Amino acid sequence: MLTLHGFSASNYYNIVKHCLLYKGVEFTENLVYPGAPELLAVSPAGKVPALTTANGTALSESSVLVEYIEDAYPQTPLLPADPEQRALVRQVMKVAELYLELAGRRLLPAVLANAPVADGVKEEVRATLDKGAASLARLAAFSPWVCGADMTLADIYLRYALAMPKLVGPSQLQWDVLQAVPGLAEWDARMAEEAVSKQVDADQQANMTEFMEYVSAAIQRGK
Ligand SMILES: N[C@@H](CCC(=O)N[C@@H](CS)C(=O)NCC(=O)O)C(=O)O
Repeated sequence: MLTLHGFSASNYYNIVKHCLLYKGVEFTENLVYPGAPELLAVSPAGKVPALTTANGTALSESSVLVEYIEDAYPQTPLLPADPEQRALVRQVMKVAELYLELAGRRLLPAVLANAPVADGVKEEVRATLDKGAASLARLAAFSPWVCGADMTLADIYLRYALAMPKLVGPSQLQWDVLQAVPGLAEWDARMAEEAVSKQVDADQQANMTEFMEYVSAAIQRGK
């Protein structure tokens, strides 16, 4: 059986968990936070999530994990059969990761720990987020899913990548990603209605108090 390592408050963890649940792949969850020595054994950069395969191989990086799951468990596919259509799905995933999630993440310490933001950082983040939102507006079909009639990895990846700009945008930048991309708010609400999303969101809520305690302890330790 597969083991998913990490914690439910993590948006990257939830990308992989959503895929496993959607495809009906059996897995167990191993609750572990960054900084734990046992995480380094399965994730070389010490990041969440990691996955131990049924053969005992440890893998990390959320995009690698969802591609592995798609390859190893092709039932209920989340990538189209056609190579060009697959590439289009991967393009949206990459845009979501690079220009929306990672850009927004730079302001996470300001939101979680009220950390000061260095001069110019908000402008840089906003410029990258604008690029991400404009790219998404050009790429997304929202008919009803991001790449067309079928739900794909692009929908799942984007849902959890968006968590970061949704969190930091209003409070740090007076900017709302859901308003910046036509059709995004409706798609986001549609995704939230999916049974798997509700399960993932409930688990995330249930983990939030413990996660915030972990964050406070890490701040105390100066990490
Ligand atoms: N590129 C990684 C990013 C994962 C990531 O940043 N995870 C966060 C939790 S949401 C983490 O482990 N942070 C701790 C750290 O960066 O040391 C992926 O796609 O899996």
